[in-house]
Amino acid sequence: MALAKVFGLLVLAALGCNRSLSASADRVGSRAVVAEFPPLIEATLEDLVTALEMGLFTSVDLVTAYTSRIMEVNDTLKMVAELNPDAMAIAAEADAQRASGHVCGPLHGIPVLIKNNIATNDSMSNTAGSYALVGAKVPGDSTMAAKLRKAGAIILGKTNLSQWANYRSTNTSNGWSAAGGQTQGAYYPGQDPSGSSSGSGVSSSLGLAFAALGSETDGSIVSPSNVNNLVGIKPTVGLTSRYLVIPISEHQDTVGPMARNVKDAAYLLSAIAGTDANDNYTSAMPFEEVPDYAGACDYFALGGKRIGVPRNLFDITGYEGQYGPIVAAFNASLDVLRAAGATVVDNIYLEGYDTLATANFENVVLQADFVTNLAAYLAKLTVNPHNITNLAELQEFTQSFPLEEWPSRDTEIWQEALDLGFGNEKPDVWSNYTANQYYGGLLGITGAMHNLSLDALVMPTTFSSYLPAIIGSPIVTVPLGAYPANTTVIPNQRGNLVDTGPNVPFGLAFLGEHFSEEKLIGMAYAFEERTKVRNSIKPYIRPQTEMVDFIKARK
Ligand SMILES: *[C@@H]1O[C@H](CO)[C@@H](O)[C@H](O)[C@H]1NC(C)=O
Ligand SMILES: *[C@@H]1O[C@H](CO)[C@@H](O)[C@H](O)[C@H]1NC(C)=O
Ligand SMILES: *[C@@H]1O[C@H](CO)[C@@H](O)[C@H](O)[C@H]1NC(C)=O
Ligand SMILES: *[C@@H]1O[C@H](CO)[C@@H](O)[C@H](O)[C@H]1NC(C)=O
Ligand SMILES: *[C@@H]1O[C@H](CO)[C@@H](O)[C@H](O)[C@H]1NC(C)=O
Ligand SMILES: *[C@@H]1O[C@H](CO)[C@@H](O)[C@H](O)[C@H]1NC(C)=O
Ligand SMILES: *[C@@H]1O[C@H](CO)[C@@H](O)[C@H](O)[C@H]1NC(C)=O
Ligand SMILES: *[C@@H]1O[C@H](CO)[C@@H](O)[C@H](O)[C@H]1NC(C)=O
Ligand SMILES: *[C@@H]1O[C@H](CO)[C@@H](O)[C@H](O)[C@H]1NC(C)=O
Ligand SMILES: CC(=O)N[C@H]1CO[C@H](CO)[C@@H](O)[C@@H]1O
Repeated sequence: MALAKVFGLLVLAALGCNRSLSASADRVGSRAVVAEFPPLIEATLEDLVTALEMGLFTSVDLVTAYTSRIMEVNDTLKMVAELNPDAMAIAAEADAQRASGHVCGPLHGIPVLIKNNIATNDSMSNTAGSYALVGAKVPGDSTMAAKLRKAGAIILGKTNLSQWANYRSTNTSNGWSAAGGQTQGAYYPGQDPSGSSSGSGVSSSLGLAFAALGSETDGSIVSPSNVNNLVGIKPTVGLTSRYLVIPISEHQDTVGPMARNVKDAAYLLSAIAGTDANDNYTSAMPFEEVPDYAGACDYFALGGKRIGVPRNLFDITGYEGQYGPIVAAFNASLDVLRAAGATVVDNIYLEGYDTLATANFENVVLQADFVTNLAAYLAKLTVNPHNITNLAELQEFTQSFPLEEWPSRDTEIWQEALDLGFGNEKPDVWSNYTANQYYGGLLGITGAMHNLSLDALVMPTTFSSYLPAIIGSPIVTVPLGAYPANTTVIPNQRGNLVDTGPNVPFGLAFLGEHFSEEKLIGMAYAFEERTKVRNSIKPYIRPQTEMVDFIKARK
């Protein structure tokens, strides 16, 4: 091929496509793609788009390659529950459109995996990993799936997850679902993939698709991003629609990208964000147009920023062995922030956490929301194979269906929700929710940020999810490091996976005010560009199919 020296600055047509996407499309392709296309575990969106534009390979080739990579490792890692049988046809259509100059934007013809709680109105199932929903049908695409399609993306398949987004059992394991098996991480044999967006984390990290979508109620995007060496964006509740996403809690659920670098995650976020009449939490969005998040990726974004460190949220006294390497790496990261021009305001104290550490407010909100929101989701199904309409019936089904592994995997969380005795129409839910806002917001994240004129807080991702979960604020996590080779292996609670062990990755979390994703993405990018930790941490298992195989085949 005579393409080795082509530097693609692309002009993408934007016929009939989302404006916010076309607005950022002209920056795609700023990096040279030489004939030796990078390995898919490293390839960025800009690499993929440049190669597609140059005709180095097609979207059909990409679907073929990613599918083959998935099948190489799924027997071991069980990260993809189901492939989309329509993916090849959609790819062929995307290729034909590209050939005739119709390109929807940066995600045109780009394969993406989505968590198996985000519904698609096609032949794929949407089960949250439960046999209760195998065979169920939804009335249409979820807004997330519809936005991906509108952006030209190819939904390649559904990723395995902690069943019911980890809202069922106190004696289960991350990444396990009855219908999808036990997902494992790729950085140590038998690694706990964390959850609940476990399969999305493992898939995105190994380059089994361009990137993946996960969902978070409390940690389910940032935790698997943390241990799978990824960038994860947990958007503000209300930035991305939850319509036809299997819920836990309308107050806390949010859908976001899990990608191998900040800019890729930013492109994906711009494609999925936006108001939706079917999810009125999105009306809280303070802007008319979705920001150009990829455009926020600025090497100098940390200059002049004030960044707080809430050390009382990660006091590791008594756990130095388990968390020492994380906090040491975190401490060192503060010097990177300073060298990039930020002022670090260390050791700030979020006094609300003293109350929250032992409070039950979050449980009340989640329990009551789940009772109400689950029933509302089930009522929307157009095919409901077991006629399950509420949580009590779901529990009955689960306890009587042997493959659901009850009673070993109990249903304690559901029992507690049922014992609470009400759904989220009860005023108690509002008072618990406002208590969360008070202690986690005014006496927590947002209060401290105002008091001290901060642009962000940073902390080890491992400890980051709780306060943002209860107040609905965003987090961006970036790879920071991995446990050293001499790390003592610590199993997970159930004893079937490795929780802490050699080479298990961890990240740095940027926290901010509601709808401050643009600012957080900028800072996270500036940190990532200065550290570039991700590619130095190598998985122990890795698929071999690469795009060079397809380029050679074509010659
Ligand atoms: C991956 O493995 C799981 C567990 O065995 C299985 O349910 C799933 O169908 C597999 N995925 C694919 C794409 O074959
Ligand atoms: C969902 O898919 C079915 C079957 O293809 C189709 O008849 C229906 O119109 C679709 N619904 C929406 C809202 O697109
Ligand atoms: C938001 O939507 C829900 C469900 O669709 C509805 O019950 C509720 O009244 C709506 N709230 C507002 C403020 O519009
Ligand atoms: C990290 O820094 C804090 C504050 O300077 C210090 O108290 C702590 O001992 C350090 N921890 C590690 C593991 O380096
Ligand atoms: C569900 O309800 C439908 C309609 O009432 C009925 O035909 C079907 O047999 C029921 N299925 C189960 C599994 O109970
Ligand atoms: C919890 O899971 C473990 C591991 O499978 C099992 O040995 C134990 O019996 C389970 N606990 C209960 C209460 O079922
Ligand atoms: C939270 O809900 C519980 C359960 O109904 C109730 O007893 C408690 O008073 C509520 N707490 C607050 C702070 O409103
Ligand atoms: C912010 O300042 C107010 C008033 O001085 C104080 O009550 C509150 O505790 C501070 N919040 C945080 C999180 O520092
Ligand atoms: C691992 O090696 C480092 C550096 O030699 C040492 O400081 C640390 O204590 C060792 N950790 C364990 C668990 O042996
Ligand atoms: C619950 C779930 O998603 N099950 C799916 C697992 O994968 C098989 C094969 O792809 C599907 O048929 C199931 O529906």
